[in-house]
Amino acid sequence: MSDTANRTVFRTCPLCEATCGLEITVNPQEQVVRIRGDQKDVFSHGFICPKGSTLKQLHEDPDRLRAPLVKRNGVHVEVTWDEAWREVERGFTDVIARHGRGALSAYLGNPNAHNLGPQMYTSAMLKSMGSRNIFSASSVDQVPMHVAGGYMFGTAQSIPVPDLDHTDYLLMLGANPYASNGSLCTAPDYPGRIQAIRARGGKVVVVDPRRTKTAEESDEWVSIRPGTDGLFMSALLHVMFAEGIAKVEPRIASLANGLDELKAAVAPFSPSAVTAMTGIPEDVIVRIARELCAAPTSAVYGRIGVNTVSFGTTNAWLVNVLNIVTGNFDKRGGAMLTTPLAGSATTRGTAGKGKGFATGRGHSRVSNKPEVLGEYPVAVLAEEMLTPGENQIRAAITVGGNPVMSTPHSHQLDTAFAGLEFMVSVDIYLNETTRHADVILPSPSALEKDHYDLGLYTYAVRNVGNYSQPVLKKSDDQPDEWEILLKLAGILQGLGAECDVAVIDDNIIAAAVTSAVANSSSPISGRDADEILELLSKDGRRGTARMLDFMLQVGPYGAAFGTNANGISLDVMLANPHGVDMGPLEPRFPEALRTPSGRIEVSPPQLMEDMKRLYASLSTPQSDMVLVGRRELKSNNSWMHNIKVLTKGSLSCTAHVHPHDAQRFGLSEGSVVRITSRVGSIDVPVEITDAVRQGVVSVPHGWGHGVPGTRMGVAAEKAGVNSNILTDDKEIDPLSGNAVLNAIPVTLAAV
Ligand SMILES: Nc1nc2c(c(=O)[nH]1)N[C@H]1C(S)=C(S)[C@@H](COP(=O)(O)OP(=O)(O)OC[C@H]3O[C@@H](n4cnc5c(=O)[nH]c(N)nc54)[C@H](O)[C@@H]3O)O[C@H]1N2
Ligand SMILES: Nc1nc2c(c(=O)[nH]1)N[C@H]1C(S)=C(S)[C@@H](COP(=O)(O)OP(=O)(O)OC[C@H]3O[C@@H](n4cnc5c(=O)[nH]c(N)nc54)[C@H](O)[C@@H]3O)O[C@H]1N2
Ligand code: SF4
Ligand SMILES: [Mo]
Repeated sequence: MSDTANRTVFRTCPLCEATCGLEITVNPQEQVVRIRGDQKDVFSHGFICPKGSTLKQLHEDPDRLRAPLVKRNGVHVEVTWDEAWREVERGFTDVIARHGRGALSAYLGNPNAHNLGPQMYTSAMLKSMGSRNIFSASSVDQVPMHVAGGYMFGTAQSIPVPDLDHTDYLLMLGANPYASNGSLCTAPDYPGRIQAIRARGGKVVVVDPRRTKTAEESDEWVSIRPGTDGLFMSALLHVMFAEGIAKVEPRIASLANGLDELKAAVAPFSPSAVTAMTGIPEDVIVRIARELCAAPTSAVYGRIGVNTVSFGTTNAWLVNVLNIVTGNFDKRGGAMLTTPLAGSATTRGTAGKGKGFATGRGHSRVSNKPEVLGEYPVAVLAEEMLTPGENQIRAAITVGGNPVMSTPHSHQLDTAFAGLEFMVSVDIYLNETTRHADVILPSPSALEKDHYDLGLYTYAVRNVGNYSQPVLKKSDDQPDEWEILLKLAGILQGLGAECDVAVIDDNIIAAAVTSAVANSSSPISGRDADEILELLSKDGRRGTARMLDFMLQVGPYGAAFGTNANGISLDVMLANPHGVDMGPLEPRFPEALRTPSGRIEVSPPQLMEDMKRLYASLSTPQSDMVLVGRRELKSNNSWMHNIKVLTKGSLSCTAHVHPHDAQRFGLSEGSVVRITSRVGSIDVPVEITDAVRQGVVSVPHGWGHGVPGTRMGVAAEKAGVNSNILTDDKEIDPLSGNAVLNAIPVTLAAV
């Protein structure tokens, strides 16, 4: 190639869970000239949404941080990396000396699930911190899915996904993939896959309090009262048992404990018992139950709208249970477990049996909430910072998170961050959360990092993998994101600001290899650790690339360092820049089970107990108005509002109100409504629409920019308001600790 020619490279988009392949054209000046969908990507086949091409604008955004910032006299100033590390060391050393390690905390945000460095190395940082105060965006998101899957099948990663490409009937609750592009069901061009179900004569039914774009593009919209999906799903099960149409597959029935308990638990939830509370007519409930069982194959899928509510875990469990009872569990066209190329908890250890899943190794200090997945609910983060006593949180690390925008009772958390003695953020913007940090350590831009969707491929609708090398070279002094995390680990271990990240990295891979060769269920059991380490470190490979090679080689399709000639390794990935496709999902039970019983626990005691609470909710008085959220295609949680091409036009932070409610509260189009909850109040412009159910007001999350001390010029122009000022930190799903972000009782008043 002459040096006047453009070059073309391929990279997976890291912005949402769809993992679309991008074709990126770079000119000789090393500028991105074009980004479009990679037609040859084995999974996305050229599909791309309006956000994908904005990796260019994101990279070029002048507000994106390119040097570390340190707060001096209340103002963030640029410093060298050496200076920043010294500041980090000083800050942590002081806090630990004054209060001990129990005063340290960390919050990990959503982009960690989309970035290879954090996926591999935050654990080292957290371990070095030596504190149990670990929080993440999981507890404002999907932790109920991990808990339900964990109890039933044995690992937190045992989350079945709907087999979109083969199903004949999809029942979707609380998900809007036309806007979100899907979640815990990685499927590029989710909309196209939905239309394919319809094109092959199948049916798609959407349960949502809003008539979303997904609902509009489906066969049927079922309008539900927010927070009542557990009642609806229990009634579906009731009908299936009562009418004798339940048809658990003999193979699954022979592996299942607790089917009789399940039948008894759903018995009280007849359609007539739940119709008033759910707002769904009895005949609709009966018909959908029959359709789910009669379809050649069917899949039930639930996401944010059913996870971020009071019955989040029970809902996640009911989704799994429905797929079992309709006879579609672990079956093509039903709900299945992925076999990811880099392995997961469901592919490691002894096939068919395991330690199982438990919560409650430790409890939060102030309100005694159980640990889940090594974390406490982020809803209690503020009280842990604000309540005096031993182990009160005095210092925080945030990595790729904006909890001031994205977690409940935001005002309180904002105040709590402001009162910390020391705070470090690994982030690319000076935003609502990082403005509180004493030191901000910028990660490189997405185009400067390598990429592999370790987490998201665990929940994909095909068994695929795709590795991307960095598109652009980062500046010489800019550390990679994994190096930032390992440096933090070293400093937290007491090794000092000068510690050698390369040594820490070498130790981590050596420990992983040593443990694998000593493990009888590993494909490299009994091999020589030094030989493996040598093979891994060829061409000077280290960090994320070396660790990924290791994971792929010992994964379910792995080359195992020469044992499996056609097996997967990083070299195979590099030779296939459009990805590697190992085919559709295959049945995996009983092999995938990791419960102590070696059986599917259909009726875990924790869930049986919560069914009593669900029944009691039938007679709980309901608020006249409740708040729900919504996502829009051109937005991405709180952090992409600084990209002009995305925020221009109609994208905005408004309250959707039904015409009848608008009339009741004296609201007109464009007027301002004051929405008030137990914990706060916001003023939002009104959009009147019958796409939202009566009694429901919808405000998107992630807005409320332009606060003092932030540096996001474009976002500040169209600031919006933060809907999490309204969500209540005292309302959590008791089984998972997940925050309640939907079905919030509110009152409305014209301003
Ligand atoms: N009311 C309401 N609240 C919600 C939700 C809802 O539906 N309703 N949804 C919840 C859900 S599902 C989620 S996942 C959470 C998200 O919660 P968070 O993860 O806390 O919030 P984000 O807005 O995703 O913030 C991401 C942060 O990462 C930074 N960032 C972006 N790219 C990178 C990178 O490559 N490296 C690093 N180090 N930083 C980066 C951004 O600048 C930003 O500060 O919000 C939750 N909050
Ligand atoms: N464009 C865009 N894409 C994104 C994101 C984004 O912010 N913007 N965020 C990413 C993240 S972090 C995630 S986790 C995924 C989430 O992906 P999805 O789960 O698809 O999330 P939403 O689009 O918020 O859809 C949730 C739906 O639940 C409905 N709902 C609210 N309450 C209830 C209820 O009680 N019952 C029922 N049945 N429905 C209810 C809402 O009206 C909404 O339509 O999206 C990811 N993709
Ligand atoms: S759908 Fe998601 S992964 Fe695909 S281009 Fe859009 S943001 Fe990127
Ligand atoms: Mo999320």
